[in-house]
Amino acid sequence: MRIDIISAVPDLLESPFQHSIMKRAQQKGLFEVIIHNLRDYGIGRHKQIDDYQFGGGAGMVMKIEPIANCINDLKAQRSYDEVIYLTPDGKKFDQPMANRLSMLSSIILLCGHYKGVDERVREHFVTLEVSIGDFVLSGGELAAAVMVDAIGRLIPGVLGDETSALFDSFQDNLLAPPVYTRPEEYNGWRIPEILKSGHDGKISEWRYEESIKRTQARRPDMLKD
Ligand code: 6GU
Repeated sequence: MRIDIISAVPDLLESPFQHSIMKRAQQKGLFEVIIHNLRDYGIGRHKQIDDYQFGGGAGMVMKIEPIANCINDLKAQRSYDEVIYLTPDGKKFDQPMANRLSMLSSIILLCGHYKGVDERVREHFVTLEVSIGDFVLSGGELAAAVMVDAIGRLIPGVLGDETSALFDSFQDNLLAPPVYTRPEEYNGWRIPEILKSGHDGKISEWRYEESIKRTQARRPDMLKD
């Protein structure tokens, strides 16, 4: 899978994909994240990418031409399954959306800034608008990093243990059960005995029950359907 990110602040995206799981996935050639500096497509001597809004009002708006030029450049090289605009008024990102996007071969993530992009970009280039939650970030970059991480780890082969994503919280509409590692006892606090029983069936059952209890206590909304 290939993800192209278009950003006015590419420095913000320097680090998130260069560590741990995301780094290994790229080294293994399982996915590729390419960051494009919108400023390289800026207009005129000052490489302008934003401008005052028509009708007046505070806050700058991202211009259509630099974004159009960048997207058209990319589209001339390959086809894209989605052009995604990251914006607080987009569709809420969740695990089912991450699952769907992880099965695509090429997507563009366009990060918004300031007051957002000229509406004509949304009408004519963007195929999907996504928000990562009901709060406002100062730009789409951190949201893009969140999406790329959530999507990237679902690509087969990215996680060491192929099955581990299957047991994530949300993957089966339940929160994940508690986990423990050594020591068995710390400060008098013991791990649940069942986990040492060696009885796989009983352990699975215990984990499932813990998942239900935890979901009921913390996210009853998830059990409604
Ligand atoms: Cl995708 N962008 C911005 N700027 N703020 C957000 C967001 C995205 N999702 C939640 N808040």
